[in-house]
Amino acid sequence: MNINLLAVPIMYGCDRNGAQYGPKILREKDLVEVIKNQNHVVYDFGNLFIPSVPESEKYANHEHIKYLKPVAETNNNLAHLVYSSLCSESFPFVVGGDHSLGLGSISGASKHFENLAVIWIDAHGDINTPETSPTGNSHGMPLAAALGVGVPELTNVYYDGPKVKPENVYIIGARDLDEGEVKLAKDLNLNLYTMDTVRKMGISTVIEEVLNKIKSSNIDGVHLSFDIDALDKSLVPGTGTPVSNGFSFEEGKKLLEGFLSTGLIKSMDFVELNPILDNKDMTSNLCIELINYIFKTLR
Ligand code: NNH
Ligand code: MN
Ligand code: MN
Ligand code: MN
Repeated sequence: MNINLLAVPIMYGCDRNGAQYGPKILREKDLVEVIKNQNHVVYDFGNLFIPSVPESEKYANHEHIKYLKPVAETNNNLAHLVYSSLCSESFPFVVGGDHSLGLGSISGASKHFENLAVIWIDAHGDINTPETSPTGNSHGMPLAAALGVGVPELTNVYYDGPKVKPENVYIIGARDLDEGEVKLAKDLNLNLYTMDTVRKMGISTVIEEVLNKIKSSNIDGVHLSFDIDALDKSLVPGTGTPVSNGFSFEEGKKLLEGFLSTGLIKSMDFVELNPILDNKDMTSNLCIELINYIFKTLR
């Protein structure tokens, strides 16, 4: 397959120094070779330009959302790269950076496909709005914005209005949802598979049910957004907001393979690695192993 490697060294969405170095450490650990060795052709587009904004201007664009302008601009640029990749029959692999970039990926993919579905694998829901966010960090908001909920600067990224319909959103592995997120998921009737639900159903049943729903809803493309904090806290010291009771490495691989081997996934995010927080490269090494597996199973 043709893979467009789109690296997005952004940390404005998590406001935590280090998240911008995800692409750098993964490249040092042979990211490109790892993908090529799984028989893909890789086009490395380099790092997306991220505007520099001093900390003193954190709230310059909005009183509750940090760095709103550079986040919106970066997502607009990313959206067009994802769209262009899909138009040229390439698979966009978006490497973060923090999860605020999920908005740009979805925006680009939704322009290409008639009816897009999104699978969001994450310990969090990322469906906060400025009103419900406990932090003001926009990496907790991209999925809400893609659904058309939130400030216009985010909901109108790339083109005006919602990018994905609520019935086409699948959140898997959530175990740290804020109050407002629980309410929005309910109000919009999102397909929410919390960690509790996954434990009750079993991973294979969850995969099967999600795939059946997708196959019966006229979907022509699926975007898979993978936040490494979906994995258990003990496995990923190198991420900003680790949460216990997460997926094991084997479970993570099983989930990814379950979706990636179907031929339905047309684009993907891989986000929230923070090398500065890491413990002896444990997280970055695990990321490389996962990425190797992702491209081994991608069809
Ligand atoms: N829900 C919290 C917030 O909105 C944490 C979000 N952190 C994430 N999301 N890593 O995946 O600030
Ligand atoms: Mn196409
Ligand atoms: Mn996330
Ligand atoms: Mn998360």
